[in-house]
Order: sequence, then C-alpha cells, then structure tokens
Amino acid sequence: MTEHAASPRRGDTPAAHAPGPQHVVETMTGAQSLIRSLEAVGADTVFGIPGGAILPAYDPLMDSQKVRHILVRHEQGAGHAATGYAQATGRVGVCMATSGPGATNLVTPIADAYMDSVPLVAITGQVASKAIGTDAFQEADICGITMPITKHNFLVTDPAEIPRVIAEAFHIAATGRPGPVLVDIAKDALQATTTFRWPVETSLPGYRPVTKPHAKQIREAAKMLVGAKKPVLYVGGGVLKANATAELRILAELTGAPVVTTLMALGAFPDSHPQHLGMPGMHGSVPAVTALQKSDLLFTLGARFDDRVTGKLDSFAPYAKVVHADIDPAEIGKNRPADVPIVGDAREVLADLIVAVQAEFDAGHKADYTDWWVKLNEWKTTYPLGYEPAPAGGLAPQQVIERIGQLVGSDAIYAAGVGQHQMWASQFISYEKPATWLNSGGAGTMGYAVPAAMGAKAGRPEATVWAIDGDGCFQMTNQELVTCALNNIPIKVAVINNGSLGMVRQWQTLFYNQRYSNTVLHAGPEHDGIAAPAQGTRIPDFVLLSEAMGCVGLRCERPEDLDAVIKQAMEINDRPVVIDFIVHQDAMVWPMVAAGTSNDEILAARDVRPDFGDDLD
Ligand SMILES: Cc1ncc(C[n+]2csc(CCOP(=O)(O)OP(=O)(O)O)c2C)c(N)n1
Ligand SMILES: [Mg+2]
Repeated sequence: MTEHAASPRRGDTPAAHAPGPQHVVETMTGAQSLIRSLEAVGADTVFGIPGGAILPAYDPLMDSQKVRHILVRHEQGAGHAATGYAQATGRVGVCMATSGPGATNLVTPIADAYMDSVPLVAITGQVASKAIGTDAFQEADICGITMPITKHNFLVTDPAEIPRVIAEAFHIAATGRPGPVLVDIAKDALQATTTFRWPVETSLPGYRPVTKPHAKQIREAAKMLVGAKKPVLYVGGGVLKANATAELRILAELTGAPVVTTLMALGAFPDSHPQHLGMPGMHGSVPAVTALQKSDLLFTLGARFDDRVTGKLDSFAPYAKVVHADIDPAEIGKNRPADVPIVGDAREVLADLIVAVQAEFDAGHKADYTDWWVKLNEWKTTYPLGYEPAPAGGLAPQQVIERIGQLVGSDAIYAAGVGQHQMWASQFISYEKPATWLNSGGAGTMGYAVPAAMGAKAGRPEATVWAIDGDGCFQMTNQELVTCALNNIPIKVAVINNGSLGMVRQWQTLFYNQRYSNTVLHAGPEHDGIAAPAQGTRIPDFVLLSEAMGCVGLRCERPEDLDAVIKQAMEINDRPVVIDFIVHQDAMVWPMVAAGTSNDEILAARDVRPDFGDDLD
C-alpha cells in the first residue's frame, strides 16, 4: 500500500534500512508491539475482557495514553459494542478476548458484523504455540471456527509479524466491502522479545477492491434510468458504508426517481423526503414493496436482494430490468441476474452516474416518471403506515416508539434489538441522517441493542443514544448497563415490554393456531406444578434490575404519562436510564409479507390485502 511504500521490508535489519525520522524500530515484547501497533493504526477504544492467554497484552494496555480499554461484562457485549462504535463513527471497531470461551463468546458478534458488513477487528489470545492442537486448557481453534464468518483471519505465532498483521487487519476490515477480521495471537508470541517497526510494509496479494466503476457500465445504467418508465432506486447499506448519501440525494433529485431504503440503509435518504417510499421487505411499507413489484427498473445501489426484501425470489419484481452496483462482485447476480452489473464503491458510482445522467439530459433525453408518480402517490396516500390503538387505556408499543422519535428527534442515534420492537423502530422513527440507525439486520441477533448503544455512545459521547429493546432481547445482554454505569456511558434504554417473545408470538398467532408455545416471558399461570408468582410481581422487575446496575429505572404504563417519562429520561445525563414501557402483548407488525410467499401477497394489516386495481395486479 502506498502509504507504507517507504517503510523497511520485512526481514530487513535496521542497519540495512536506516530508519527515517518518522520510522520507528524498537525492541520490546510482542504484547507491547501489539499495543503500539493499535496506537499506530489510530485505534482509540477497545472493548474486552482479559484472561490467561491475552493477559500479557493487558499489561502494556494499562499504560497506553492513546487506547482506552472498556471492561465489559460479557465478550458478546464487547463485540456488539465494537460494531456499534464502528457504525456510529465510521471507524474500525475493536474488541479483545482471551482464548477458548472468551474467543467463542465473540462468535455471535463476529457473525453479525460479517452479515452486516461492519468493520471490526477482533483480537484474541491463543494458547502458547507449542500447545496449539493439544486440547490445552482454554484452547479453541477460533481461526477455524470463524473462517466462514470473517473477511479474513490471522493466527500469529511469530511476534515480529504483529505490526504487519495489525496494519493488514485494519486495512482489510475497513476497505472494499467492510467486515470483521480476527487476529489470534499465541501467548508466547505476546511474551517474547521482538522488534517493533512502524510503518510496515503490508503484503496482500490478490486483495485489491475495485472502487472505480467502469465508464461503459455507468453510461449504460444512466441511459436505462433516464429511459425507464417505472424505476426505483433500491438503496442498501452499502450507500451508508461508502458515505455516499449526499451523492444519492443529488441523483435522486436530478432524476426525480423514487427511493426505497432497506433495513440496513435507513438514514441514507431522508425518510421525510417526498421521493422516499419507505422500506421494502417483509415488514416494509406497501408503496415500497409494491413499487419494486411493479417496477420496470431496479436501480440497485449497495443492496443485495436479501430474502427478507425479495420474498419468494422467482416472483420478485417480475417486470424489472436490473442495474446492480456493489463493491463486492460476489453479490452481483447472486440472487437476481443483473442486466447492467457495476462493480465499484457506491460513492464513486453515484458521482459518475450524476455526470452520466446529466449528459443524457444535455443530449435531449428526458426522464419522465409522471404516470409512475401518479400510481406511487396513490399507494402512499391509500396505504400509509399506521397502527391500532391499544385496548382500553393501555400503551401501544408503536405509540411509545413513535413518541420517542418525535421528542428525541433525528439527530439522536437509535439502536434496536431484534423482534417486533425492531420493526416498529424502523417504521415509526423518522431517520433523516446517516449513522443514526443501528441494528442487526442480516443475522437478527437478539441482545444487540444495549451493547451496540454502549459502543455508539463511547465513540460519539456528544450524541444522544437510545436503545429500543425488547423484553426478551434485554434479558440477553442487559449486563452491559453495568459497564455503561461504571464508565460514564449514559445511554437511554426503552424496553418495549410486551411480556413475550413478541415476534415469535406473532408467527404463532398467524401460522400456529394461536398456540403460544414458550413465548410468554412474564409471570404466567401455574404450570407443571410450578406455582405462579404472586399477582403483580414482575420477574424480573426491570426497574429494580436497572437500579441494581447503577442506572435510573423508570416505568410507564399509561399513555397519559408517556411524554413526561420520555422527557424525564432525556434530562438525565449522568447515568444510564432504563424505561420499562408496559405495552399490550397482542400488537402485531404490519404490513407483512409472510416468509416464503410473494411480495404480491403483502398484507397491509390483518386480512387487508391491498387492491392495486391495475392490469398487473
Ligand atoms: C439470539 C437469538 N435467539 C433467538 C432469536 C429468534 N427470535 C427472533 S425475534 C424473537 C423475540 C424477541 O423478543 P423481544 O426481545 O421481547 O422482542 P419483541 O418481538 O417482543 O418486540 C426471537 C426469540 C433471535 N433472533 N436471536
Ligand atoms: Mg417482547
């Protein structure tokens, strides 16, 4: 890589290459070399927990003036905190764990980061190199385990390699299609004396992500966009990853084409913009889902035709030609063949497209989507997002989330768990800016919200950060509130407490005859000889639990108290705040395309199938 071109070659002695003023060649331990390397790549925050194999690294970490370590309560929390940090700041997130169970506790967040293309470097200690493969105490083959869920991983047994490997890990994680990289370092490599050199020359043959799109493809795509009658800009998370939201808006406004943003792309295009149709997919808006179905051109930018978006693939957007731009060539044609494939960075692609579309206009070709907008506006007016009020005097979960969004505003960062509350948070909060919506889209990892919010707040302390969590999810990772309380990371958590694993319950309501097998979380009736808890007892009591973890715990059960409790939480900034919102358990997420069915079967609400009244219906 060019920035390292002047550095000494690996294996060279200091004498062979007299270091320049900016070059460092020093003798130290592998552990010190690791910390110096982290400092050199600009890592400022590491989330982790020590243990035997990684212990040598924790000693010099204590002295670092540049790297802050945040001691979490579970390694899964460290991983999600690092991804929350990465998504909120745009930088590489870093987590650290010891060998064996410490490392395997990182597997879920690594898989999560892989699915959502989040730049993450996970550093794990490994047993001493001679013990590798002997079933030594706390040995796990974490490189083998994470092979299919990392962009790349390294096992380091030679301490001299540490600076190069760290430089390469950060480079791989952050460039091209971002993703997780694991660096597993044997304990003896951390303990040994070695030479730290910086800068290093990296060696990544075969890794050259193509960022600059092909001019011919761009011209072709621009021509198709201008000539289409029913185009949709189908925008995915890649647009956010590439910092291409300004360019997206220019292209959208230049052409007048409608925009849909996937669950991973919320905030890439303002929700309030008149050209925005909403989110496509299983719980997307009727206009967004229908526009894709009836479209004649899917203008796909950094999206991947995920099954949650396409529904039954062979009936997805049957009339559409496809332009597909992605930094990862493996995505193009994976699920849906592309008529015009474009490999490149979304920002460069969009910048070139703006010029090419303008050239089409200058040549007298005009985009005319008038008839299309008549239809789209009709769908927008007829099928807006909405919800039923809660039964007598109760709180509707959608109302809670909507009100938080309205009172807190669109500068805040919102992190969601996984389930109904996640979908409502995607639907009823208005996302106007990039990096304001964090969620586990690809993996759907319950327990993501609290640690991700913690990481986001650690990376952007000036921002207001809310976790919108479910009562099920919250019970998976709430222990990180202790970390927040002890480290001055005052996040706000709204627990949408419907007393159940609501999303699974919704499927049981719709597809399993209302047989609620193992989805009830609250104090239920006596069963199997186990006495029911006393009436009114909450197990757990989220208010007490939160107080015990050093947070302020609040509860809200009535619509008339909603504004006051949100405002009370907004005023507390010296500690984390948790609000236990008691909502009714029967609310359902609509619209919905049932898994495995066609998007044409979308239901706007229970038993409400939209009538599009056209010949394509
Ligand atoms: C780690 C994990 N385990 C199980 C699931 C399956 N699952 C998806 S949503 C859900 C229920 C979530 O319950 P809760 O957090 O209360 O959210 P709600 O749907 O009630 O809003 C479950 C169990 C999952 N996505 N992730
Ligand atoms: Mg729930």
